[in-house]
Amino acid sequence: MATDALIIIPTYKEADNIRNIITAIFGLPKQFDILVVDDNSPDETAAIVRELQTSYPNQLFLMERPGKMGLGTAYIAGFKWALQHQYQFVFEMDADFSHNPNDLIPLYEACRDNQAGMSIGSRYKKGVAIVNWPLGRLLMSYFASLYVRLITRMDIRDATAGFVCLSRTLLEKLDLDKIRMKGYGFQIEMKFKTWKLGFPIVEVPVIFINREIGTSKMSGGIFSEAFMGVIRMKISSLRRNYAKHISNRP
Ligand SMILES: Nc1nc2c(ncn2[C@@H]2O[C@H](COP(=O)(O)OP(=O)(O)OP(=O)(O)O)[C@@H](O)[C@H]2O)c(=O)[nH]1
Ligand SMILES: [Mg+2]
Repeated sequence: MATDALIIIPTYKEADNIRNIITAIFGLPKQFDILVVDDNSPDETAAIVRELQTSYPNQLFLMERPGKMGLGTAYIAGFKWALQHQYQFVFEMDADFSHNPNDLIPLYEACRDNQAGMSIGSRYKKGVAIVNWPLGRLLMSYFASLYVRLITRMDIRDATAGFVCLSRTLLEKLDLDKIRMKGYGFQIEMKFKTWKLGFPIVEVPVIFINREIGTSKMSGGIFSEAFMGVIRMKISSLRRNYAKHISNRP
């Protein structure tokens, strides 16, 4: 480990994107390590990563899981790996170029300089910064964030963002085995618990671009998990000792 920062990229069928995203990140002026968590993609995404590992032996890591188990569990596995490997800042990022690699540096600086638990690459910090989403999807995402704000009272514009930097202190404090949701709900739950544990959260405006290559994994099940999950989470947060309950260092 020659750097303090690790990017976790979960992949399922990203053979057409993975090479480009990895080389774009390694081309940045700051050094980031990368951990790809692949769920046995049938398009051999992992084989491409393995081949690239020969060019970046100490910077590029691969975790292979036997089958598609969801984005949330891929990140939890990645977070545990990052903790074992002493990284101070850990990122969540998609493989499909919706998240611009150039935004990694401002996200890193925002997290570090504000002693934040989390910095968020936010699509709704300055108006609506989404390119090429159909109107229906945009409205759904925008109202999802509004819904989360209404139910939880947490002042975050982009509650479902999947482009974030997390500090090691947060990951050490948060009980990762108690994170329940797996899809978009996972993103909301991470933010809610970070907030409940009292960590500062900073939103950095970014522009999100719809995927141009590869296939989407959005589904109705993910939506309903998040919809009900937010209410369930809010209710359980009303109990006494909630912060203790969600942390592993009382
Ligand atoms: N390991 C793993 N990665 C996943 C899984 N589901 C999605 N991903 C990856 O998570 C990232 C985000 O998924 P996307 O399919 O881009 O989801 P999205 O951004 O909501 O939808 P689109 O961009 O429209 O496809 C991508 O890098 C996916 O390859 C999964 O079950 N396991
Ligand atoms: Mg995407």
